[in-house]
Amino acid sequence: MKNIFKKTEFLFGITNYSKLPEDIGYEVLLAGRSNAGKSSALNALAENPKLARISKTPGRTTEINFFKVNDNLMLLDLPGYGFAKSSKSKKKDWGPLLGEYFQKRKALAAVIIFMDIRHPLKEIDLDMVYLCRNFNVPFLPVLTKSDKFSNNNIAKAISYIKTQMPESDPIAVSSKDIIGFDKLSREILNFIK
Ligand SMILES: Nc1nc2c(ncn2[C@@H]2O[C@H](COP(=O)(O)OP(=O)(O)O)[C@@H](O)[C@H]2O)c(=O)[nH]1
Ligand SMILES: [Mg+2]
Repeated sequence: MKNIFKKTEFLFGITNYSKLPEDIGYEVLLAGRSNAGKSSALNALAENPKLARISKTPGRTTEINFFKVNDNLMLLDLPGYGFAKSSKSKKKDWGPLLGEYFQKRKALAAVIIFMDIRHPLKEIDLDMVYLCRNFNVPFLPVLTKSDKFSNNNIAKAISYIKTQMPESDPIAVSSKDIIGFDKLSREILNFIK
């Protein structure tokens, strides 16, 4: 099947809500702790190793990067997500940009939460789930680096996530072995139809 993500291109990063482009079409937010394997997954999805820089250098916490898939779909990367302020309290400081984004953005269709299969459901991931539930935004947990686990343990990890988030349908991917991206692609397209 044709990969609709193949022409994905980086557009720009913004740090301020007023800089957001027109609120049209669909936007899918890519979230995940730093080092979760998000950039690698985006590159694998697009079959373009140069698309997102794979690096350990975190971006600014307040930035949203726009990747255009086509005229109707953008993928939005939060490069500094792992460094957002987080506390035990329910009120999370995501910075003004992300808070306002969740509150106002009609184009926001879904959030993909990338988590290293060996370290899922860290506090910042749970914060994101809370934000999604709060604003009624569907989310998809994606367990990355599945090559680190046996098939049996992958299945266990998926069912563990499912017990914690019964409304979700978690999937596992490996950017190293290029596994799971057909499914990820289908899931993203399901969010926008
Ligand atoms: N074994 C394995 N390593 C991966 C995989 N995806 C990413 N990594 C490694 O994990 C580190 C962080 O990856 P990156 O994509 O930059 O993560 P990001 O910070 O979430 O964007 C890098 O060293 C990658 O090579 C994977 O599927 N399998
Ligand atoms: Mg990255």
